Amino acid sequence: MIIKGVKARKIKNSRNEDTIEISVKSNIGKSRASAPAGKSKGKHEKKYFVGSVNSVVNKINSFDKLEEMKIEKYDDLKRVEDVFDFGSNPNIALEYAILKNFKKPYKKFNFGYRALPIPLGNVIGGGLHTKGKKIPDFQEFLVYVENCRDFINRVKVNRALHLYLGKLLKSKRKNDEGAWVTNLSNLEVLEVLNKAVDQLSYKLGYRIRIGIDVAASSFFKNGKYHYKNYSKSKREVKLSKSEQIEFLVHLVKKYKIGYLEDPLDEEDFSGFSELRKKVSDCLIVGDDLTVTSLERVKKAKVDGVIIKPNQIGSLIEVKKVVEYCKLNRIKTIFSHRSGETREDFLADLSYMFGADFLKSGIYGKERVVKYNRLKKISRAKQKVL
Ligand code: 2PG
Ligand code: MG
Repeated sequence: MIIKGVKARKIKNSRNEDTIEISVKSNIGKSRASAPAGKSKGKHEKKYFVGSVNSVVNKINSFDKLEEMKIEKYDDLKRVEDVFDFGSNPNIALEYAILKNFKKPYKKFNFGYRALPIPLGNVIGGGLHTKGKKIPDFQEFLVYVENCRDFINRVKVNRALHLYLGKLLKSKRKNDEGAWVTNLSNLEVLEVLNKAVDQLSYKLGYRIRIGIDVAASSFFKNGKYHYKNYSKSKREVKLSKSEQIEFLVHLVKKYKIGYLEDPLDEEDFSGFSELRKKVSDCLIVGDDLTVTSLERVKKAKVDGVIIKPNQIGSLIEVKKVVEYCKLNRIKTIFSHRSGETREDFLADLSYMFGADFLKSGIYGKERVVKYNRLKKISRAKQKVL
């Protein structure tokens, strides 16, 4: 395809923050894409916008260096990146829009993968994503189904669990990512969640696993983890690094936790590897630690890394990170952001790159569009076979 024109406009994300949508016109068609925003951002993430959103929109609307550029292969995006850099959000919105200009981009740019990722969904929320005085410190209590091959069934089970928990918690409020809001402590949430998971696993015949995004950097201050809602009897607790590790090892064993994201501070590479040696059958995953940066992923000793394209602002870098992970048997978890748009291209990317997981919320249009897109991809795939 040959780029004929690029236009930008300011839109709102699910948290009502300004973000960008970019449209691409080419000799073969038109397409558009937008970019999300995080709230519990990693310190080492790239800047979303170079200047204000308005100024970036204006600059892109009079930018002509992309005109007549030819894109045929994924790696041609390198040419785009050589001339276009207005921050990670415009960069990825543009690159998504370029790939979306092709029919079935998930097929055209596929790197040889045919399996769909495991949907990983947030059922109860806390931390920076949740408003309220007494909320869990852990940012996300997640679920996924282990022993099921069908993507659509996995999504259904996650949704059933989300609904069931809503009833158990008698919660009416949902947080930024559509997860239930509760004033229960971390340990109380895990008790309720564990019960629900056991009951539903038994009823539906699946092995549902619990995951946690601790987002530990958000409550790490002066060398200690400052809990405000630790347990029912002890609300405020300060844990040292080794105490935090022991606490998490205990939780992994007690609740058979299968997935632990950002369990320690984002600078604590050694803490991640120490914890990893002490648990079994639980993935230790980096997000704020690794920020989709090849350099940091290489330094980390983890079982999995979160892939958020707007942490790094380059799909060429995303490819490098995924390739490194595949070679080193590190799982990839393609992930939404807490302030999302109705962009569904993350689903295509997760399929193209053979991601192990797709992390998106369970409730809310911005979250569900990503699963729906994968459903569509899965149906199209079945037709071909
Ligand atoms: C995370 C994400 C998404 P945010 O920490 O994994 O859930 O949060 O987008 O706020 O960084
Ligand atoms: Mg995270």
